[in-house]
Amino acid sequence: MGVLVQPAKAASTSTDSLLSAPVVIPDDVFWDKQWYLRAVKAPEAWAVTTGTRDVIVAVIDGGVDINHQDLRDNIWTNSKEIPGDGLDNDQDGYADDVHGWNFVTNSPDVRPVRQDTQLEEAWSHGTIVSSLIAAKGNDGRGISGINWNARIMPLVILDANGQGSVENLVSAMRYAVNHGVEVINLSLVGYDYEPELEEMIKRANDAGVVIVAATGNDEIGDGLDLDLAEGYPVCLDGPDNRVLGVSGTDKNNRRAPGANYGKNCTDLTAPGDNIFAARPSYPHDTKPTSTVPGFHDGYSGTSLAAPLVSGVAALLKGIHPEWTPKQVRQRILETVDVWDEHAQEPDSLGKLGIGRLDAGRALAPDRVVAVNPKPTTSLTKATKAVSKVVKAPAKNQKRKPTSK
Ligand SMILES: [Ca+2]
Ligand SMILES: [Ca+2]
Ligand SMILES: [Ca+2]
Repeated sequence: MGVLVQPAKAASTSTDSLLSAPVVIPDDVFWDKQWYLRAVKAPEAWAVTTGTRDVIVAVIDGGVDINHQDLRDNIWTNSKEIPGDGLDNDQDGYADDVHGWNFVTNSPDVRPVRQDTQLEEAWSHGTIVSSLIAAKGNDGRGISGINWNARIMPLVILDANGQGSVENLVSAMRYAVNHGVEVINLSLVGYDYEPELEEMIKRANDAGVVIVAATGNDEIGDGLDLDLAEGYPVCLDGPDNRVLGVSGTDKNNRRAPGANYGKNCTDLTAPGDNIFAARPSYPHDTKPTSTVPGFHDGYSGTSLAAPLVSGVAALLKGIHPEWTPKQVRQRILETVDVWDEHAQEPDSLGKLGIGRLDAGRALAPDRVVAVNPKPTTSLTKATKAVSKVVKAPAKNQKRKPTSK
C-alpha cells in the first residue's frame, strides 16, 4: 500500500469537511509529475479504494501497448479464448480475441502498428488514455492510474492518422457490452449524426454500462461551442443523459486550450492539459531509433480528461457493483468541485458543465447525497472536447444543427 498521511489542510475552499479525510500517496517514480491526480483529489479517493480487477473499462481508441511495463498487469484477458489457435473458441465472432480486438486491421493484435506515416499523437493515443485510467498504481515504477487495478479492454478503431469509422465504433461498443464491461471510455469525437451510434449508446446504457466521452478539441480555433454544432458521441445523451460529457481544464482550472464546450453536452471537466502519461515503449517508425521512453509529459486535449472520469466511474463500480449508470453519473456530478462562475472565461461561462471532477468526494463513503445536484444559477452543464487525434470519420458531410 501507499503511504497513508494526513493532508496539511484541505486544498479546496469547499466547506465540505470530509476533505479532511486521509490520503494515500503511491510510490510510483513519476508521481510528482501527476499534478492532475492531486487536482482531482485522487489521493483522498484512494484512502477509500484503489480499484478492483473485477471492473473492466473498454478503451475504444487507437492501439494500446499491452506489454507496457505499467499496463501489462491491468489488461483484460478473454479467458474463454485460446490464444493463437486461429479459432473463435467463445464464438463471439472474433477469432483469438484474447486481449480485445483491432477493428481497423480485423485482427487480435491491439498494439499500435509501426508505420512510417504514423502521427505521433495517433501512435500514442490509446496507450496514453489507458494509462490515465488504469496504469498499475503503487508498483514503484512509472505512473499511477486514477484506478490502480481496473482492467483495460483495448478495442482499436482509430488508424495511424487517428481516424476511424462510426461503423467500427458501434461494433466495438457492441463487443464491450457483450463481454460485460462496466465502463466505456470514448476519447473521440465526430460531427456527423449517426442513428446507429445513438441506438448503440442506448443499448449500452440499458445494459448497465457507464459511457464517458470527451467533448473534443478544435484544432483551428480555441474550442467549439457544441451548442452550435453538436459533436458525437458526446452529445448523444438521449432522454436520460446517457453520456458523461467531459471537457478539459488546465492547471489553473481554466478551460484547456482548444477544448470544446457547450451547455447541452458537457457534464463536467477534468484536467486535460500538460498531462504526464505513458506512451508506447517502442518506436512508431521504421527508422533506427534508440529505445523510446515509455512515458512523456505535456499531453493536452479532452481525450485526457475523459479517462480520469472513466477511472473514477470504475472506482465507484468496484465498491457499488449494483449501481446503475445513472447512479454512477449522479454521484460523480453531485460531488464535483462546482464552478466559481467568476473564474470562467466569458465565452464558455455556463458551458463547462457543473464543475470539475472530485474523486475524493465521489468516493467518500459517508457522503450525504443531495436531492437535486443541479445548480440553480448559471453553473449549468458545459461542454469540452476530445483530443485532436481522435476524430471519427465523416460518413457524410452534413453538419447537424444543435437541437436533436
Ligand atoms: Ca472469440
Ligand atoms: Ca506504476
Ligand atoms: Ca451528457
